[in-house]
Amino acid sequence: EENGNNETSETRYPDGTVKLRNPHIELMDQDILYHIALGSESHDLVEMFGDVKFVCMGGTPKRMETFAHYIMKEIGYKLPTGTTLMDISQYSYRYSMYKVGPVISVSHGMGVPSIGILLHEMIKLMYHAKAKDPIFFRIGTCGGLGLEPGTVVISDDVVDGLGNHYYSVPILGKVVKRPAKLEKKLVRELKALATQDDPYDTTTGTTMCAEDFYEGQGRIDGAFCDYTEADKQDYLENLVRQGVKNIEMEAVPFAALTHQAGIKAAIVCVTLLNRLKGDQVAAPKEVMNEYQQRPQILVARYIKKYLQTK
Ligand code: R2B
Ligand code: URA
Repeated sequence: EENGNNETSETRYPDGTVKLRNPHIELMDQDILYHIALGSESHDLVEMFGDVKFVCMGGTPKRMETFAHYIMKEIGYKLPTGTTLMDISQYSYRYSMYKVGPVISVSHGMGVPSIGILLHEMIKLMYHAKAKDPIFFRIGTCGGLGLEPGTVVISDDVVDGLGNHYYSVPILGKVVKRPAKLEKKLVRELKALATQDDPYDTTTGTTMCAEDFYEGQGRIDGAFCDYTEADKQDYLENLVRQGVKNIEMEAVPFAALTHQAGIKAAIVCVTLLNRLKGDQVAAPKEVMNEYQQRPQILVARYIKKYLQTK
């Protein structure tokens, strides 16, 4: 059954704050956001996070720390004298989170369950903090299909490994389907921020969210493989025909849970390799680091533009 297909305006309060679609939360004495090491009673979440406008997520703690420093420079934010950027969630030993003015930079780990847990807690954090109209971005890496490595892909649609446009979650012994939808307007706005001067392409297309890096993405270099190189090639070429531009591991829950919460969200990933030509991620570290800055640069342009016009 379909669940939670609501338009953004109905899922937020008139002042832009996030509505929680869970009646149990307000009845609780406190809400412990266990995996980000914060709580609604132990911390003044309104004071700490009430000004948040952007929540940027990416896989690794290091990349999100780098992004926090980069966005600080880009928006000209100065930390209070004598303070340094701190990992707010360090004692969770799960995710790393940084806050730079109106921007949160947080790691989500790898795969659907990991980003799913973080999304529950970040959406609740926005609710407790009374943050107004927050926008969520995923800035990530992926495998490309027929694209030059280093290409930036803005997802305009997402599918799972079976081609479904929804997030299937087993809940109380039944599969619940949550529509995985992205804001087309935000996709266009982001695409418009790519420039002729960028020494790489920025494109839009469907992103496939796999449950695994190896067999789940049709690789033949995992610990197991029961299909042929030709089977793999057929599969990947069929994905291309269906408009799939890239493969990663978090797009479906990211699109579905932000949509259900009425939160605007976008996914911007850089391709580390062309999957039509191989499976191994073999680019040198320096090349890889430069690639990984590309989605950050695009999202930083959006954030800067947004903050300048407010
Ligand atoms: C991209 O990179 C990771 C796998 O290497 C995964 O988190 C993803 O979506
Ligand atoms: N991340 C993925 O999930 N797949 C790739 O091929 C590269 C990065």
